This record gives sequence, structure tokens and C-alpha cells, in this order.
Amino acid sequence: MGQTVADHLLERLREWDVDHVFGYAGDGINGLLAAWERAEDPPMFVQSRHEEMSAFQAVGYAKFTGRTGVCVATSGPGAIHLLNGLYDAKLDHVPVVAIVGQTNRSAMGGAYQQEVDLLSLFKDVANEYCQMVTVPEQLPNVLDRAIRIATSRRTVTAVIVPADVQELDYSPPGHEFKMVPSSLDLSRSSPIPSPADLQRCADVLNAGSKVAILVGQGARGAAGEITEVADLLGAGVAKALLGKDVLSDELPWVTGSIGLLGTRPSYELMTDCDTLLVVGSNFPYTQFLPEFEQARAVQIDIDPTMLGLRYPFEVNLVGDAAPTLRALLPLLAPKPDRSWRETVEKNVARWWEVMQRRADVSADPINPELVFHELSPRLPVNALLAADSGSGTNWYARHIRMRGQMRGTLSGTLATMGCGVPYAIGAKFGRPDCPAFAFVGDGAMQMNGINEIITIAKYWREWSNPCLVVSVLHNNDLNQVTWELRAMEGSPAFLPSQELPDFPYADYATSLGLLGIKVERAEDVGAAWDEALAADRPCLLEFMTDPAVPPIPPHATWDQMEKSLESILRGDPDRADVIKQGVKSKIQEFLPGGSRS
Ligand SMILES: Cc1ncc(C[n+]2csc(CCOP(=O)(O)OP(=O)(O)O)c2C)c(N)n1
Repeated sequence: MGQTVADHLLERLREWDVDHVFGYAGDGINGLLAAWERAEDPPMFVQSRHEEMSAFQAVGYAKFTGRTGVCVATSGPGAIHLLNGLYDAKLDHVPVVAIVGQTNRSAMGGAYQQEVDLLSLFKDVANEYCQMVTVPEQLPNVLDRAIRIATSRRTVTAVIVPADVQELDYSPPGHEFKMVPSSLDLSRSSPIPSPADLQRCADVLNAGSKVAILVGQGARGAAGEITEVADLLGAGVAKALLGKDVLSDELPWVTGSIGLLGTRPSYELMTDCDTLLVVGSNFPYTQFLPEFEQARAVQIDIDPTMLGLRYPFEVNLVGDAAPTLRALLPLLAPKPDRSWRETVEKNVARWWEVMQRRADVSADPINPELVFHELSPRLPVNALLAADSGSGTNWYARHIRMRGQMRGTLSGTLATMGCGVPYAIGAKFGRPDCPAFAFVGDGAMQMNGINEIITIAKYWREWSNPCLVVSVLHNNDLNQVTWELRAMEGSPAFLPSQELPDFPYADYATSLGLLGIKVERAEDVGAAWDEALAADRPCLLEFMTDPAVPPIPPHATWDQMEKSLESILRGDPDRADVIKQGVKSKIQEFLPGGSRS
């Protein structure tokens, strides 16, 4: 038998070195599934419980490997389910290719079952490239462009292949009129700005005396260069959350995360600096950057379409972070006055002391800050960390000290719930030798994490290192939003929307053959992490955490950072009021949206 279009599609993916495809079956891709059955080689088909999870797994795979993720789904409902994961990739600038089926060409336009206008459905999420393959000769061109565009522009592309086309005999494009031959291969380019533009940037940086640097995920791989620049300029460096793994938190002048979930030293770095250098970050919250008149600012980004946003920058350099900073270094004048750097370092040291004390405050039953604080020093240097969207994101941002080759990610821009567990699964397929961790709230677990634990149970034996720890903050509350309601609306928690039903997370994991540990006392937190790390299989750690621990924003004063927590947790009868009514001005002023201090 000759090759079908579907056979060739898999072969082409193989030629592009695609080793995993995250997907879910359906008759819209039956031809493809049959081809998979015939093929003895990669790419491996990884089955999830829901197409959105397949898309998140492809995103997690891409985020942790730096490669292009590929997901596949059937027509109609399967394609629709992919969307949220694809938007997550698009908004965080991660390359993902979606391959979806469609009804047979003979049925198209006939209001047929499962027929959805996929070109329109994907028009926005895959706006850079979304095409339907209607004849075999079109396949290589469409697939190659989808991969090349997704990879080079760090975005989402979509390939739609009608079911009957998948089963046609493959014939390649010829050397003919209206044929589009195609080829493999893609080199990486690494732009560097012109010497004149570099000099303009250096002039601004040299003129300042209190330099702040903000790095994002675009600065990954440039840790050495950032360190040299920061040392020369006596600068402190804050990190956007997607760039949390760009620099080690063991460096005394790294102020940690920025923004509402960020640290007080990052906040002070921005409020007190006179010069700002942003490298590879699209951090959206302008209010956490310096006042407009306060600082002269310059920016470096590889993507010219993302430059110049968020702040009135004087110089916007198009460049790859590492080579651009290397070219900039000889133009920078060392700053002999180190007093600014010393202040930054003092703040950072104080921050870690405050974090220790906040984690030590007792709560009912467990202070969630302690969960992250206990884990941080235990993390292996090659750990892969996936944080879901919820109150835990605060504690991930603040308590986890990145070091070594650790990688960490989250849904930075879409901030979607439900990404944590599938990201970690994608990580394990991309880098099976590394221990992986997912930090997830009980709401996100109930949304989809519970189902993806089944996927972990299905596949973990295939990973060379079985360590995958899913930690669940079991607080029976959609806690992050509960605090937002209190802060922004001055509203008591609306229980019908905020309260969550109970679920036995650890027992459930145990029932699937994984290790499940329920932790109900603060003194057991450290030992539970140790047990999970030493386990011979993936582990679900269920921490019974106190929903009354508030995510204090970074503009709270140092004193407020500590005292607010103690007063809320200890100050009965206030505690009941704060939690049940949530409108006490005492806490209001510390919360996102509350008055600035
Ligand atoms: C798909 C999606 N739906 C809703 C939200 C809004 N949201 C953000 S955090 C959050 C609460 C998360 O609750 P949970 O997972 O239990 O974590 P917790 O905050 O309680 O730690 C909600 C509802 C979102 N970000 N994404």
C-alpha cells in the first residue's frame, strides 16, 4: 500500500523532529489515528482526558523544552476544546501547532454533524497561519509553513485536514504551475541592534545613578550577560513571573517577582530608581513600573511588534537578549558609587527574613506560605515547576527561590486556571529525567486537574525519572477571587460562587496507584515534601490550608507585611469578621485595589 496523506503527515512531523503529539481521538481524525497505528516510529501520541488538556500539555512541553508543541484533535467539539490552551500559548508567545480534522469535503457547507467553520474558529488564535489542506499536494507546504511560522514567530498555527483527505493517496507537489514545493529546516536568527542604537541605549544607562532592570522570559539564556550589566551599573534586577527562572534568586541583588504577586524589594526598586532597563519582558502592569517622569527607560526585545509598550521608553532596541547585552557591555561605564546596589541588597535580605517569618505564622490548619517555603530549599536544581492560577501563584512567586537549572512557568498572560497539572505532564514528556512539580488550587483540581491525574497514572512508568508531584491547596474556596472580591468590591465572599465542595484528593490519587499524602498539620509539611521527593512514583500532596491567609500586595509596608497576617490570623473576633464579611478596613488597605501605602 502506498502512503496516505495521514501517513505522510506523520512522516513529515518526524522529519521535523516532533517526538510527541498531545491529542484526543475522534472520527474527524480517524485517518490520522489509523496512520499512527501503522507507524512504528515517533511521534508518540499522548492521550489526555480532554482536548484543552492536550493543548496545555503541548504548551507545557514547549515552555519547558524551548521546542514547538504539537496537539491534535478531531473536528467540531474536539477543535473547540483546544481553544483555551491555544490562547494560552498565543498570549505567552509559545510555539504550538494544532492539527485538527474536519468533515469530509463532500459534506462541507451542508450543516453536517460536527461541522464547525474551523477557519473562522481559529481565525483569531491562529491568525498568523491557519489553513485547510484540500488536496494531497498541499500538505507539505501547509504543514511546513505551520511549523516554521509557529516556531519563528513563537505563536499558534493551525492545520485543518478533512477526514477524507487524510485517507487519500499522498502525492507530492510537482515542478509545475500552481504547485508549491516545500522543504524542511529552519535556522535560528539572533538579531543585534546597530552600533548607533546600542550607543543611544548605553548613554541613557550611563547617565543614571539608580538603575533598575526588569527581565522577562525573553531574557532566558542571558543570565551571564544580565549579571555583568547589573554588576557594572550597580543595578538591582526584578523578574516578571514568566521570567522567574531567568536569574537565580540566590544572587543578593535579584529582587524577585514584580507586580501584584511580587516582592516588596521589586516594588521599591521601581519606585526609587532613576533609570529602567527592560529586557525581554512584556510585563503588563504599568502601575508597578516607575512613575512616568521619574525614570529614563530603555528596552530590549526580540519582537519589534512588542516594543515600546507599557512605558514611555526612550530607546527601543530590537535584539536577542544575550548577544545584544554582550554588544552593549563595552559601551557601559562602571558606576563607582555602590550605595544604590547596597540598598537593593539590604531590601532583598530583609525580604527573605520576612518570608521566613510569614511562613512561620501558625494558621488553621496550615499556612499555605509554609507549604512553599518548606519546599523551596528542598527543590532539586533541575526541577521543573508549573504554577496554576490561584492564591498559590502568590506563594510560588514569593517563596520559591530559583537556583541552578530550575525552570518555572505559569499561564502568564491568559492567567487561566487548569494549566498546572497538564503543564507538568507536558514537562515530563519533554524532559522525563527532571522532577516536575505542579502547584494547584482545589478549584483548578476540580476544573480539570483531577482528570489529568488519570493521565499521570496512565503514563508515569514511561518516564525515566518518575518524580512528578502535584500539590493541592485544599481550602474549599476559590481563594484568589475571594480576596479580589473583598479588596476590589469590598464585598463579603459570595458563598454560592466561592465555596467549593469537598473532594478526597490524596485518597483519589492512591486509588489510581499513585502516592497520595494528606497533610493536616504544619509540623508535617516538610516531611511530606521529603516523602514525595523520595517516592518511586508520582505523588499528590493534599495540603489542608487556611483560606484566611491574605495575599498581601507588595506595596504594603514592611510592617504591614508581617503584622497584617498575624493580626488577621490571631485577632479574633476579627478573624471571623474578615473571613466571613471581608470588609474590614484594616485589611482592605493592604489588598489589591486598596489604598497605597
Ligand atoms: C478558566 C478560568 N476561570 C476562572 C478564573 C478566575 N480565577 C482566577 S483564580 C481563581 C480561583 C482559583 O481557585 P483555586 O484553584 O481553588 O485556588 P485558590 O485561589 O483557592 O488557591 C479563579 C476562579 C480563571 N483565571 N481562569
